[in-house]
Amino acid sequence: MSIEKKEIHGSGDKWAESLQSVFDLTLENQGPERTAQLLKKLTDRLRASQTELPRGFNTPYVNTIPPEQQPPFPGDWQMERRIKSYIRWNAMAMVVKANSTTNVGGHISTYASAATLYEVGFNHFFRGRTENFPGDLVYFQGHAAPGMYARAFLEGRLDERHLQNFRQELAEGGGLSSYPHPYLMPEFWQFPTVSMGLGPLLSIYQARFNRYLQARGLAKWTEEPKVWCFVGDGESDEPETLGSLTLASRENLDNLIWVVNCNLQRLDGPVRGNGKIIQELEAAFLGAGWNVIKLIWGSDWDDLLARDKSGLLVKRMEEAVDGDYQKYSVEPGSYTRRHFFGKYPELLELVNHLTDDQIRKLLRGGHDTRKVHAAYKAAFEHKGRPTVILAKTVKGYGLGEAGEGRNITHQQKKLNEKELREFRARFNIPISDDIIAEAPFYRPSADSPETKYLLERRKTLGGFLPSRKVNPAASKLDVPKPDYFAEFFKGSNTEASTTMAFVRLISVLLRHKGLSRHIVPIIPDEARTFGLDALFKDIGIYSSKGQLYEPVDSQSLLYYNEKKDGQILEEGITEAGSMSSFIAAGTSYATHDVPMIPFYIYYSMFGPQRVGDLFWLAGDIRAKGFLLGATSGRTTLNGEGLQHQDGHSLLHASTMPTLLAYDPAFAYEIAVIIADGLRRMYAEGEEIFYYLSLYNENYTMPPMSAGVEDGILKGLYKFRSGVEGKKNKAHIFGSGPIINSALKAQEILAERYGVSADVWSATSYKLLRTDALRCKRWNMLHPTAAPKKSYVETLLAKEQGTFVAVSDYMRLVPDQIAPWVPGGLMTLGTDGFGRSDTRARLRRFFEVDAESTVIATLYALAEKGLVKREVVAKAIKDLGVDPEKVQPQIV
Ligand SMILES: Cc1ncc(C[n+]2csc(CCOP(=O)(O)OP(=O)(O)O)c2C)c(N)n1
Ligand SMILES: [Mg+2]
Repeated sequence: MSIEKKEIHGSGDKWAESLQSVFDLTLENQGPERTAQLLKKLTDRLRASQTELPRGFNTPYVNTIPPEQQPPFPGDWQMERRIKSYIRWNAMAMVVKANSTTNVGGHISTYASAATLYEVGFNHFFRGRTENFPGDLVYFQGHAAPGMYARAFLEGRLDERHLQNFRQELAEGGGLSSYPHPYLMPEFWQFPTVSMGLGPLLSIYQARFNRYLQARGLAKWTEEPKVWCFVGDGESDEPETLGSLTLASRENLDNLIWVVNCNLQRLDGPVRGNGKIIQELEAAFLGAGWNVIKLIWGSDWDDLLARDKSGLLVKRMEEAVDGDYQKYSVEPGSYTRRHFFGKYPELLELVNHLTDDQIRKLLRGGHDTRKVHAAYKAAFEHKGRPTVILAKTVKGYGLGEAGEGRNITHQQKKLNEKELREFRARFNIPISDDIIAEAPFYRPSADSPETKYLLERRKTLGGFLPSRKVNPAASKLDVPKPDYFAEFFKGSNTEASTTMAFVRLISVLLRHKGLSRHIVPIIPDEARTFGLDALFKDIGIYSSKGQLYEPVDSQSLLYYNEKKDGQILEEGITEAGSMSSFIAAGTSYATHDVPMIPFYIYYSMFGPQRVGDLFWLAGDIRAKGFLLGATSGRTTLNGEGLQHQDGHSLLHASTMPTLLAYDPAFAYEIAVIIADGLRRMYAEGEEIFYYLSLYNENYTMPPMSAGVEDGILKGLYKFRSGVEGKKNKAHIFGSGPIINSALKAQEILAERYGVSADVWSATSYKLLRTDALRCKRWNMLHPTAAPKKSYVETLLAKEQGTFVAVSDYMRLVPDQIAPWVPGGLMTLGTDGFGRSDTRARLRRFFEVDAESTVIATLYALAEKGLVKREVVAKAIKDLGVDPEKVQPQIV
């Protein structure tokens, strides 16, 4: 390769001249690599003398791949341009049509800017799923969805009716979801991406999970799939987008390719009007250790750059800010000539041979098929590091007056007839004048060269994308029968917490032949908190590098054991990353035909409160597995105080449509729930996931009574009946360790107040409520039929007396079932901010201790006229509860 000589000095600077000649000589005789090494040594010397030097995380504002290194384009680019034009048209028409009769919205300009980026991928790189290959895993930018639908239409996978019903999913015959949602289109979309930042984050953990599967001998491919992620430049502002970049380079994820569509705009306006997003991102990615390919200028610029010997063109390119570049994309060529090139007379001269129209049409890199191909090829072949392609495009490309490069373009949903005609002309769409106003869809016939070409490309690459396929046979596991968990049903004399019970349970599961290999324990730096460090030695911590050092605790039994085929994903302090691993593992049944069972255990406060959108996404993507919110309960986790004490995760969990949320009190309940979860998810194939609250309070775990399994799974069962022969009857629902408040209250009520209270274990208010709502709705819509009765109504129908619930969660958690409890439900819970103190004091403070439960029960009886109010007043006094104490709930 020859490197052009460019002067670095002004005339008359002797020192600079001599340096230059030494440099030129070295370059000529020793070559660029050796020159670079020598220069590095010299700059290191300079640095050692405390001189502040630029760190060099930016390269000039030009393409990383010079024209002479561009490989020949292997396709028929004119053919591909025609195909792309039809897709552009249909993507636009879908949105325009939908909004001519409805207000359902949609986006035109995102795909318009990214069409070439996608089409080069579809025609040359994205590999479909075949027998021995899971397919490349592609995260499409959510707002570009119309383009993916439009392509699927040309491929014959979708028909006109589907396109017509874009964003009208409830229309007759169904419609297309607004964005990529596997929940809504389970055979089409693989990865939800529309919540900005989550797609990029997931893609990193997905690429790493692929390596994990491979290292553990579970991957079924002969050739490794690539993970492609398309990212918006505005999306890069989300902390989730850039937050895990170093994981990808640390893990040498050269199976990961990101394409950042730098159209310089987000929703309201420019991403970095006063700067340059490509340069900013280049520095961030280079700093994080990625391979960075800048794709800024289209081929038309090659000649200009080659002819510019002064370096002024690159200088001008660097001077102009993104706000300027946006302006050049909307103004005529004369404007760019005057304002961009016109700044320096030499540059004006450089474009003298170009007409204004030619200047206007100088392409940006991301719209140039050959350049995009060159960048993808380089990324595809790069070894050792993940690659990011920073591609410069124009938002709303091709929309002309209707929105190309304009600040309103993101929201543009309608085109008038004139604008439609212009679009048609610009992209040569064969649609006649008399129907153009309706923006009809256009699909070339099945035997047209375009359709044949398009289908041939996909066939060669292994099939269509996006596509989600679940192979029912391969996605099932040999799950243990409930009796496998017999030891948990017996109870224990020694005290244990539900967290300890779970740790025991996972170690038992790890001994199960059919299941063991499929278990993925995931922890965000809390293994010791939960006692999971016991697993370190046995199954090892996954590390792609093995263990390059001798761990400080190598002599101990539970030493920190990193292994190349380790099973534990110890993610470090990242709940977002851990959830991403949960999602990658929990969808492995669909992405890889390899069912994996993630058990993700974490501080419950840093679950949905911290990364709730990833919980939501786990539902959308149909992830399976178990989430274990440990150190739960606002009073059970006592010393930690306001930030750690969780009294509301179960409420968050109640908002997730496919999440079964449980709040178990005893070891056997956990075993019953997990055994059934394994059956439903991994034997029956249900695409649901589980949440269990786990606590760190120790108490003896009772044996399981006969016949309670159904109640445990449905959400409520009678745990211990009250003594017979008392005047009054009550029922106390308790969950988690707070059931002990209920049990103690049961004794006090019987001994001192003549009340027989039955204690019930409420394992899931969410499930009880969903079932009750289902029945109520059915009854409402079938008013003359025999009414159905929900589980909770049936269960409580014959019970006498009053009902009280006590929880270590907010009152809203038990309140969920209040409408279906005979005579209403009195609830006690932990509303308000936590405090650090002892459990006993906290439980009194939040009024969920045994004494407060007694008072609430007596009060509920008094409200029904069954107990005198004076009895309640006396109990308050006798039990030492201060009636004027502060109310924990604030507003
Ligand atoms: C978490 C989140 N916040 C806000 C939005 C709303 N939103 C959708 S698109 C968009 C602008 C996207 O800009 P960019 O990432 O540059 O993508 P482009 O459309 O320009 O390709 C915004 C703010 C969202 N989808 N997700
Ligand atoms: Mg953008």
